[in-house]
Amino acid sequence: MLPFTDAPVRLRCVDSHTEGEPTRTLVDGLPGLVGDPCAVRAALDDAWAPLVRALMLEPRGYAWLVGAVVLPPTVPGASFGVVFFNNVGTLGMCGHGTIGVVRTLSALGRLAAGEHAIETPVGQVVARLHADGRVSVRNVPSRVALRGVAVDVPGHGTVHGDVAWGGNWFFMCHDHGMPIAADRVHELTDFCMRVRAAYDAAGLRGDDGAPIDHVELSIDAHRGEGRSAHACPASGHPVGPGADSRNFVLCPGAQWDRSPCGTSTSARVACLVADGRLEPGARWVQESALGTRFEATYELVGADIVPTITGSAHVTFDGWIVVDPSDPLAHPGWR
Ligand code: PYC
Repeated sequence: MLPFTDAPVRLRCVDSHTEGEPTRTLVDGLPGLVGDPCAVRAALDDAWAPLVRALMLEPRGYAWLVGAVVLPPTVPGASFGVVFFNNVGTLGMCGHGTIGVVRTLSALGRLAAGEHAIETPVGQVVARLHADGRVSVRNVPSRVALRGVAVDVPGHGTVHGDVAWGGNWFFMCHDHGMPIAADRVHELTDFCMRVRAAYDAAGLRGDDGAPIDHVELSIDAHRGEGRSAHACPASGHPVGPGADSRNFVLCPGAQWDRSPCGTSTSARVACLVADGRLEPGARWVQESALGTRFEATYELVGADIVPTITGSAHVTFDGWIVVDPSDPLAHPGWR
């Protein structure tokens, strides 16, 4: 049960976009929503789920919005904790969201330039707020669990993909044959949903039986001839000048990521390392279907692949979301 009375509740939120993908940050938290990010994630999946629905869904939100609740730190050295959620529930990590939260807290004067350790439900990440406003996120270690898995997609045929972790689970598919462009997103969404339904039906899972709830389609630029010859050699589909790859990422709630997706780019880095295609410290430029970009690098810490993703965010809204319990469209469970 939410600890609210019959009075309207005002939720202090700041919205931002990171390379086109929105983040709504609940900047002041709420009494009762306390604990480390794992405990708060569990609460948001259960008793506090009406808060997630109120912030994310119509009429106060929209389907492709990602939310974040900022929490006091619970371990020495951390600046704050964060839990992310979307239209269908909580997320393990969120790269674009971390960049958005850091930019938001900086705009509010609550975070200085420099490095900040941030607690998330899947481990600690480190964000660096640069003097020019860009943000780098040193993510959790990323890895490939399964390589080249064949999936039979009804009406399309067989595609192959790697199952990889970048803070969320991804099916990373290259031989899809689809053009990745902003005017094809309905077709791409439909295709990714069919890919996901096919591998779910086949019982494909991440470690410990975790659902693989994100799908990434990518096309890579022709490498080795400088960064100006930009088309996927197999399909001829374009990748923007200076980018190494273009992607389309479908998130768990059947919404596509307008940014190149930080956790997907991290998972992609792990795949590139497994393929012997990216050296530690080398730069990988990942662009989205919109053409916005993240830069990725990685370091090896022992055997761990630790990606760092850099991008920019901008504040778009600063105010209060109001939920009045007498509103018939206050969400089920709110009252
Ligand atoms: O940037 O990691 C990300 C992300 C996950 C879901 C939406 N964006």
